[in-house]
Amino acid sequence: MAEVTVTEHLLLHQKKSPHATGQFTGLLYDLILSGKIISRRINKAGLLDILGGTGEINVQGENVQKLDDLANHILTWRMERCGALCAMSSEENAELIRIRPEFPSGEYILVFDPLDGSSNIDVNINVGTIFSILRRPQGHAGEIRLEEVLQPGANQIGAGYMLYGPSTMLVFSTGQGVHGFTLDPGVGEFLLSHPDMRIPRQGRIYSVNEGNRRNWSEATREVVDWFHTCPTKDGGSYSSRYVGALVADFHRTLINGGIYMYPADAAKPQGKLRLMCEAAPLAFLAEQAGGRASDGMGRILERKPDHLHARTPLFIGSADDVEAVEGIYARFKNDQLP
Ligand code: AFP
Repeated sequence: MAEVTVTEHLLLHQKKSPHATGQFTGLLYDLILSGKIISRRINKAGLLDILGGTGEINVQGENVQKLDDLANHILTWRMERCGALCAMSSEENAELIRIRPEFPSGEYILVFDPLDGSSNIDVNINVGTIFSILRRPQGHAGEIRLEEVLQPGANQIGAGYMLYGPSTMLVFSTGQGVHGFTLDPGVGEFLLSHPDMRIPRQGRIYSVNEGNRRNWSEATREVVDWFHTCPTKDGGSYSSRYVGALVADFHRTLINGGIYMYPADAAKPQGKLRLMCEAAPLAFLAEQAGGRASDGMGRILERKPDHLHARTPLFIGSADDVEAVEGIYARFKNDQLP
């Protein structure tokens, strides 16, 4: 079988797209290289002194893991030098990272979660890097302002993730479908393994942290109960799966279908997941793969963040499953109308 590397795939698609530039391809190339370096460090995690926490608390109020810190450093160091970016935003940094004047800059903005699911690292469970690429609005010059970065997910020109699991995978979209690549460690290249990924219209799996049930609204309880009782397309029952690393739960949903849910609750009224570095890039992939992503009332991709670390409820996966959730929330909302 002829094996297609991710670089070959990018060059082929660049030729097809009138918007793609060498700068954008270079950005992706450096991002992928950073992912390979992170993957190698994670593979050795149990052997080196890089497990456990740093003792610091990040902007999200969570314990920073040493590998979080390492992945963040690998990405920010390399991407600042790639020449395609004017700014970056990382889940680990409170403020916008502007490209310093000593480095060449470009028109793109990179938003990322360097290591999603990092609370799972110590138990050797999948983690991943999620990324979102935006373009600086036209007609702006000089130092980039925060308002230029706070764009709705619909403006993304690329998004994806690297999943560090039994094998390392890269899944991304530049708006022409979703493509998956598996890292061949012998060759040191990501090879096309999952061309044109499509989410089944309805799935058989629901994924939610049911430990939060006591904090859920009546509507959210009804949503989850629907998956307890509703038959699947083939008349069976939904099964429950929850890794607790969004990137891993989403990857399963992308391949097998079903729904991943992180609703708002009394303890987290805005939801837990970050709009810009988690929900929006995965929503872009879900829609590109024929699925749907919602905050329960409407499209994730239409939500405009009011700050870098804005949070959102998230329901993502098979179109029919996400539509069912929206239908239940709409019914509750209408019931409350005077
Ligand atoms: P971290 O990257 O800080 O570990 O965040 C993980 C996460 O945001 C997301 O990946 C999971 O789906 C979610 O948290 C799990 O959270 P719960 O433990 O609240 O279910």
